[in-house]
Amino acid sequence: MSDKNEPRNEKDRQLDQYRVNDRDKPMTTNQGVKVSEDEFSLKAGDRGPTLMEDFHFREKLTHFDHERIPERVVHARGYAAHGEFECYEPMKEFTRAGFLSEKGKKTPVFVRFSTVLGSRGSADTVRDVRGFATKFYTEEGNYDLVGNNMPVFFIQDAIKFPDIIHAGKPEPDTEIPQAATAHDTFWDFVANNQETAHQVMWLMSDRGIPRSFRMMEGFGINTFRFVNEEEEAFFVKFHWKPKLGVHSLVWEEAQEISGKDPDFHRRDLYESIETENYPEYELGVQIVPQDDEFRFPFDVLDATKLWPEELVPVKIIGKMTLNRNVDNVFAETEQVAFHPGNVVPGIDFTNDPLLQGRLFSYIDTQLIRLGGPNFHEIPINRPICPFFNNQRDGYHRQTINKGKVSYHKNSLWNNTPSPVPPSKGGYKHYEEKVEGRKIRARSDSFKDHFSQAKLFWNSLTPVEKQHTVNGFSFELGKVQSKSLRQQNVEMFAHVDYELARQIADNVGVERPRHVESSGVANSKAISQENTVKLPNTRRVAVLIADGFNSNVVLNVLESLAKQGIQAYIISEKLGPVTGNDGIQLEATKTFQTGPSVLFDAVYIVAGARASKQFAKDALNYVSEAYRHFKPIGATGEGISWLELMKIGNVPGVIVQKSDGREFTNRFIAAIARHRFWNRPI
Ligand code: HDD
Repeated sequence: MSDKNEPRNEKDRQLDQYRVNDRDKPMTTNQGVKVSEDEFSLKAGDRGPTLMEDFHFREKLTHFDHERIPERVVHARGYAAHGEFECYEPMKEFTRAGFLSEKGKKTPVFVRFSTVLGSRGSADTVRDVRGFATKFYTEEGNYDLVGNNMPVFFIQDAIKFPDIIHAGKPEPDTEIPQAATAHDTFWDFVANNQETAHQVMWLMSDRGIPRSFRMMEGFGINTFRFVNEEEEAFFVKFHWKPKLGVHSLVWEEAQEISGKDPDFHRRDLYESIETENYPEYELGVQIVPQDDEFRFPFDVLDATKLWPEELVPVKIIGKMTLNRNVDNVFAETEQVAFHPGNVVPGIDFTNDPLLQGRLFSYIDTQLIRLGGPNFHEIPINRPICPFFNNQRDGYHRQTINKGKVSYHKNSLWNNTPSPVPPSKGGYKHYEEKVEGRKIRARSDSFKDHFSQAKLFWNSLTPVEKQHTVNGFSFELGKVQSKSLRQQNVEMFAHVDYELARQIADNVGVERPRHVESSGVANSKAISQENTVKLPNTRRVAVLIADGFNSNVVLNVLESLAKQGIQAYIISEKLGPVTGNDGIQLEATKTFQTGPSVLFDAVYIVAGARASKQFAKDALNYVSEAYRHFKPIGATGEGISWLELMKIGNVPGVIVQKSDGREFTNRFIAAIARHRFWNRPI
């Protein structure tokens, strides 16, 4: 095990100056005065009133009263980790960004994952877009890649952002529902702002309910610019590709987890890092030369469009590893301030109207959220390179700027701090030629809202399509207004008639009119069926009772562990479970505390002395995992139980026949497959 106290990189060393461990220390006030009593306020007599002069009491209460800050207006619920980015190859041909300039160059990063709509205390596994925000602490300043787990956005112009968020958040007259788009105002917005079609398709699909932050992609969404030393520019889109592939929960499972472990995703991230199963993502870029700006059937500045990987391949240029949990969630995760406008030389903006508006909103929101203009001084937000300028004062200023001069130009300080020419690293905005009349309008090239929504639909497998129909049917099924349900069915008929027809039948409205739609191509990168499938870090519930065959079980557990699979012993009660030869395994979870929805697979062992209650609970447990299409393995007594349930011979149910090794190999392969959709349910 590596020493967790050893600073790993420049950012960690910097944060170390601010870390405090209160353990074993004397208690003091914030003024440093030692406190002699912390249980009783100072009173006039032991039954008398508390006295104003009790400075310890007043300080303690005042601080407590002010502990909360406003949660983020969107992406309030999030979880973060530290890590490192490593560049695979120099990208100098495209960008002068230093952190992408050398093979093997490492840059500290901080990543915050989030849901969009829910409050800070909402559940992790709701159907929603996930935020994927990365702060690179480069030697040339902080670079923030503030993305989501879907490659497109709901709207094309930032002026509509408050509208989409108001429509999606709980309705203002009732504050219902929490962390859900299954309500009238959201679908009213969708039907009346049809640029939403493409992202709504992603949201209703399995992408809206990821299995883990470690198993979802990240996308910068907006089109940025790379600029090289020669001032040549390229359009660029950023991608994060998880090494473990892209995997999702099933909807019923996600809903159950929301109750049984609302912290499922943050716990998964935290535990993976603590057990050194470090999440890894490769950084990919799609690069389009400036001259090709008008080569595509969509506008490269339109955030509701992806660039199909078949048209513009993703070039993998580096890898990010998350390897350290935060020490304090408030100080780091809550106070981190991302901003898509935080760029470094070599990365620039485009005229994407969504991006342009974002450049205003993020700093603005931090001013209210973090209480003033000095949030860049909060440890988690500080760059690792020094920073000097003439900005001064404001709430919570910590830097003690010495001397008289705080203006430019000056002669007293020889005109310093001085601007740096671009040749020496000063940021220079790309000299794009711009002309036009001031006009509130949108280019005609932004007006096709359905071709790519259809591309998405056509790229799904039949099972993924069914999940998407189910997603729509659940969400629209909760919409009270019949007119809204009908409007949405009509709208999505432009994506696919069959999709809209099925939704219509499920939500009690007229089938839509037939709409002829074009653009039936598909993209392999969209379907999760084509993703990486690995058994590593998957969680297996091992259902075990007294009298189990320890020889077999220990062998299976050892083989699973060798593959990085995490097995948890589950029984009726916590504590030791005794095998047929007296060997004991410790049950760390029960059927109640470790329900099947929290695991990727179930291994049913049972045991010769299993109680009736064990049998009842285990059968329920397995049938739930079966219904969620999960791999199920059985050895010993477990096999007869599967036969009892009449599921001994269906896809993804692996039964030990004679050879133990053959069983574990098949079971591990099944675990890697994630789910078995072709199962009779
Ligand atoms: Fe945003 C937060 C991602 C459009 C305004 N956004 C926020 C976060 C993520 C994104 C991941 C959370 C960052 C964190 O963890 O602290 N936002 C996106 C993406 C968008 C997008 C991928 C489209 C491409 N956002 C967008 C628009 C606006 C905003 C169009 C406003 C015009 N976003 C904000 C914000 C937030 C925010 C209000 C709330 C908290 C914060 O900034 O720090 O400024």
